[in-house]
Amino acid sequence: MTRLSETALANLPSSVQRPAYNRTDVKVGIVHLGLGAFHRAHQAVMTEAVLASGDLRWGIAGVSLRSPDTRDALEPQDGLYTVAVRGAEGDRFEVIGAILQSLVAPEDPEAVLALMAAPDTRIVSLTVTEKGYCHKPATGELDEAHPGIVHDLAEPTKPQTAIGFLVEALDRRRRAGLQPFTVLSCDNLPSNGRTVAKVVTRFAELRDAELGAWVREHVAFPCTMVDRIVPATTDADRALVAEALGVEDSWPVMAEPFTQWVVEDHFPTGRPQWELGGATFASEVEPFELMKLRLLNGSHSTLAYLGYLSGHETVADAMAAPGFAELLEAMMREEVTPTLPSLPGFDLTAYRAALLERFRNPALRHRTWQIAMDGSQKLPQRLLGTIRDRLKAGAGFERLALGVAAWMVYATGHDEHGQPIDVRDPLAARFAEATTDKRTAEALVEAYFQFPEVFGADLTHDPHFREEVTRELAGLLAIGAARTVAEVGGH
Ligand code: CS2
Repeated sequence: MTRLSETALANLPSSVQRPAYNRTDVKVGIVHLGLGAFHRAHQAVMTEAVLASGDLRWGIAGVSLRSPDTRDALEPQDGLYTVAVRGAEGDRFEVIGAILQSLVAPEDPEAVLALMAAPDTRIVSLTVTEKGYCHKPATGELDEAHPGIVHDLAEPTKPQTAIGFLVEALDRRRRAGLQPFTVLSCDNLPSNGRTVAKVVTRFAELRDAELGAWVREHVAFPCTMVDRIVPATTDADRALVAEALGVEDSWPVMAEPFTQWVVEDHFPTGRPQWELGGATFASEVEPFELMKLRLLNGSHSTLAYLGYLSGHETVADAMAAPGFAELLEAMMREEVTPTLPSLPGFDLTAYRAALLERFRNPALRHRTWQIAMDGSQKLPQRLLGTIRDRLKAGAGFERLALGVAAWMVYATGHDEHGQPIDVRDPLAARFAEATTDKRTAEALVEAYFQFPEVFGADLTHDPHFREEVTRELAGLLAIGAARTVAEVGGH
């Protein structure tokens, strides 16, 4: 079968959307770090709408910080790829042309830095996942002992981390008398703009006090709330796309129909009109971020751990099993919503109902294992912050505690039947070691409380939190996840 490419575009079925502009006229205005499926189904799609409007200043150069896989897939396709939008009503296919170049940072860090320091580059955006910020998840401070950070401080011109790249490129712009780029975090972190500002500024200060002061004074770090469910692509997905397009795309991305991007409108050196792709700009984004992290991602993680332990491969499978939907609905309504700041004019009841519908989407095969990844980096903003607020208010949080307890079982690396779990987490080895031979809920909770970088000094010393999590964990150990969920969910 022919491969997707510029020349193949003309022969695609007419229902397939494709670039409606001349790609050779587009200039790179955005360098994006973390060229994963999420970026390709979210920001790149919104940028496509800007290019289609005739504003050709905002092409994307995508950078993978580790693996060459995406570049290897996209390069033979002239950077083109398909977004398969999969809803309960059927599929829609869009070929996206916004990514003009793909680079692999470890192969040529200098090429990446040169692009970031180029005068036309006005935005450097990031989807590097939670752990890519090299911060301490409980506090948001730069982890100065992080091996990548230690390396990048010792060899600033050959960075390995996103933080090292940002600071070296900003320094080059400063020295060249150029305006800085705007740093746009698109990861699921609380106050993502402030978080990246904090780590970047600290890193810059550690390199050089003057550079630190310049970053603090001149660089903009708007906050964003990003949302679209984008499961990892499988071979079955590739086959589906080939069938629909009549050409082979070696790395299409799968996405739900829903997409949302709320961006703080603070771009001193200009920005694309992403409204054209459906983004909304606001003066304050943090309340939206908190809402999304606590309701969507908090539910997602709870469902991922309990679902995996109950033997469900996908989110939709778990949602169809007894108790899951009821558990999440009650958790969101009773335990999470009261902790959220007010969002005037926003219908939270409808938002929660829509989330449950999105999780039920039968066309998306979103693996619980995928969402379960990197729990140590996700729990603080998805569940633990909410629990802190509930503790302060003297209010109950048993379902949130059940989510944490399910993670505690998962992160031991063995499921209820003693079967090994492939735990992907920067702290996986330490969790496995700390929990070996710990059989009781008390002993396990004690072992996890030795990780203040996850729980913070406050929660590890909070008797009420300990008691509640221990109780939920004891229940899980006694009757297993599936029965627990069915019971809590009222079945
Ligand atoms: C998920 C998110 O993998 C995960 O941790 O919770 O990727 C989720 O699908 C997105 O944040 C939805 O916007």
